[in-house]
Amino acid sequence: MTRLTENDIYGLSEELISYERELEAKTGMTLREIACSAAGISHEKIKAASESYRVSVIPVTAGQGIIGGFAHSVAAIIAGLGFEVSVTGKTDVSGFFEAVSEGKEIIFMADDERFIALNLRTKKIADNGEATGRGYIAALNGMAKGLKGREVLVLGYGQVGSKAADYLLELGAKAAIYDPDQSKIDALSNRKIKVEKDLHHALPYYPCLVDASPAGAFLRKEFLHSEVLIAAPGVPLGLTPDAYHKLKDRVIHDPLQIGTATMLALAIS
Ligand code: 2YH
Repeated sequence: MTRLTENDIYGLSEELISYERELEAKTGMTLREIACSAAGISHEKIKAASESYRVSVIPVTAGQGIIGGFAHSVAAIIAGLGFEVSVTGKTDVSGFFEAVSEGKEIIFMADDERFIALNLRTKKIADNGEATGRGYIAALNGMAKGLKGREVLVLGYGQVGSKAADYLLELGAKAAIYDPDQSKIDALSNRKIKVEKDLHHALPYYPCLVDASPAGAFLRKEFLHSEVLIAAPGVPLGLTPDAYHKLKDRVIHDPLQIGTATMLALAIS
């Protein structure tokens, strides 16, 4: 799984309001609406939770260590959803001790493998891979004005792509996947998911695309359906810079916002 860099999240907190405005223009949904829809919870439920839970984000030094701005970006997204949130002064286990001692009941923390939100009141744990997969499909559902019966191709069948494909089926879409790693295709047990083997043959056929691949800049505009709508959780972006520039109004892409917001909604669901 791709590890975010300081560059990927640079300026995220300051640009949250314009990010949200752009997201709403593309999908017809706010970040909060996308998160609620992906987690299957109501606005009343998230509002009530924002009044009863306090949230903590713990910087984690394990593995490759702290990503500058990561914990504060996560906290800014959570604050934007109306929750009281802070970043612990201490890291790792001492940070966890600090958060729990202060009565924080939802804990966000990430190492190089996983990014989780833990609800200490209910013992519910939300994983960023699942949350990102579901959140981006909820956003695509908004942008496409409904995915029921639509054919959607998911690129990459990893932690995010597999959850995206499952949620597409839940919404009544026709899900197809492409992954160059044959072992991931062999592990696929859901027969309702179609497998595409030739990417360049398949791409022009699909009006909805989910780029959950860790590869960057391999999708050129001329390969794609003329009216394509793209949900792109993958970092780096699979579209070439030129394709992104031309298709920007039909592409949903961010490094952290949709996944983190949906983790919070899933943690209180
Ligand atoms: O970016 C990552 C991993 N790729 C996990 C993402 C799961 N979708 N982790 C962030 C590491 C953050 C660091 N330990 C910190 O600053 O706390």
